[in-house]
Amino acid sequence: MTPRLSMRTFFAGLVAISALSACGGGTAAPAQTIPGDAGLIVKAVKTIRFDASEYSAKAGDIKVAYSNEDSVRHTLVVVKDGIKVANFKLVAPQKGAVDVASINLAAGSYTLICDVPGHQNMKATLTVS
Ligand SMILES: [Cu+2]
Repeated sequence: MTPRLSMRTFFAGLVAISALSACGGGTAAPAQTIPGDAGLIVKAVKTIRFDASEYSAKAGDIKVAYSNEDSVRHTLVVVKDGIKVANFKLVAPQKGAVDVASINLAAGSYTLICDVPGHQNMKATLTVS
């Protein structure tokens, strides 16, 4: 390897690094997107709300995607008969965040909530059939 070639490689590396940091913005987590095979998509939207008051999904393993389009942190918890469904909680800490996980639900009526204090407004019905 000649010195000239290695200098050129070094410079190309610098350009790549500065291009990356230019769009990084600092604290943003790696970009996540809503998977195409999601069985339930819920969005947290402006003024501390879900994007709908009623959702539906197919019984069994449901891939749930939770997208935050609001400016504060939101969670998504599934409640059945007043009790939170164990081992499932999606967290979308900031605008643009998407959290995805699967949950197994039998047919029935559930409630979706955000359990961040002060977010009692965030309540919706999930009908699984
Ligand atoms: Cu919330």
